[in-house]
Amino acid sequence: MLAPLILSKHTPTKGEHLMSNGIDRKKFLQLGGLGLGLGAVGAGLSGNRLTNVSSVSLASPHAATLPNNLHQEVDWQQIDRDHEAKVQTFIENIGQDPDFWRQPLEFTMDGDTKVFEITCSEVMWETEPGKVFAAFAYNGLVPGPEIRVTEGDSLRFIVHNEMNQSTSIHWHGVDVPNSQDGVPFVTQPVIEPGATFTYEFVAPNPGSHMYHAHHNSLEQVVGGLLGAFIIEPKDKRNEPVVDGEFTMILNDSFLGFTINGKSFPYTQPLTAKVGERIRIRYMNEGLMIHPMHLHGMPQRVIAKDGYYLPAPYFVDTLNIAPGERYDVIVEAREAGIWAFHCHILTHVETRQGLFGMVTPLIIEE
Ligand SMILES: [Cu+2]
Repeated sequence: MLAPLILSKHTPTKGEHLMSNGIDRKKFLQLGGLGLGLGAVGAGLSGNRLTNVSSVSLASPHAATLPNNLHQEVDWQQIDRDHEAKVQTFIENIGQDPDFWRQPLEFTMDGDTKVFEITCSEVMWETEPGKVFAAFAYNGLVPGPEIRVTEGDSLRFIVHNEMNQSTSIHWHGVDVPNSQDGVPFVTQPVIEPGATFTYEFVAPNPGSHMYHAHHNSLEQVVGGLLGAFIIEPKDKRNEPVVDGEFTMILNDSFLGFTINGKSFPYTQPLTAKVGERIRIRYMNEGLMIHPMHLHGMPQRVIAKDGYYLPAPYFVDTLNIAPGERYDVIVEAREAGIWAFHCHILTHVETRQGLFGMVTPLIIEE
């Protein structure tokens, strides 16, 4: 018998995101029937050791390495303990990261124009216990805050550069006028350190888009200057009706394998009740393809790069390449804790346990 979970409000409309922090550890354990002891793990896994990333190989710097011989003698009990410890840390951290599901960036009004302030800065970003990286951030977050507007809105973005290198912002997938496209030395000057630059356009094609740096991009985008830019259609009659909505931004390389800037066990679960429908917006800002696999129920792919598909299709694993966005609908069929992960296993697991692009979908009765 599953204990009911306390879920936070599901109000996906009007740009509001639901939070996953309504589920506490006890309920998680009851639902999963895991019966794990808590509290013994934290000390060993926490601590902010700095990781030197001054020169990482781009081949796969944070990927798990494969053993030479599968039959080599191992301490199997240690392997089990390490795996269990990672799960325990995940459970302890549920609800501890209110920013994991990003809130829409607030704005002020200047007449009919929505005015957003975006500050680019250098931060130390923790992706998982003990892993802190030099990163770039929009408004202190990696990824930056979600920008959520409605088709036809007049928009102004005032960008402050507090980094030690120049930058620019490109509105990826957004059909802006050429002058606002954010490509330095082509459509605009760079935004030098200490400088401010203003973008202005009317929100065009609706859909799941992104915003990211477009200068020294290999370092700046993958290093943290990325975020979701969601334009809701003016006419919502054809929008799928859902009970919850989650944006999952995938990134890799400099900061390891992350979902919304965090690696398991610092990711947060998606949540739903049996019978509910949730919408997931995938966005890949990394350098690698990530096939995202959900256990237990299919994902119905409804949109690619913000454009609704003429014929939606079902998958259990969805390949998401760099720069791509996919919108999927999942019907929460059966209660339980359903694993949800990239299926390139060097992105998700080592002998020391799960890491990287892993989180569950928790479905309650
Ligand atoms: Cu992957």
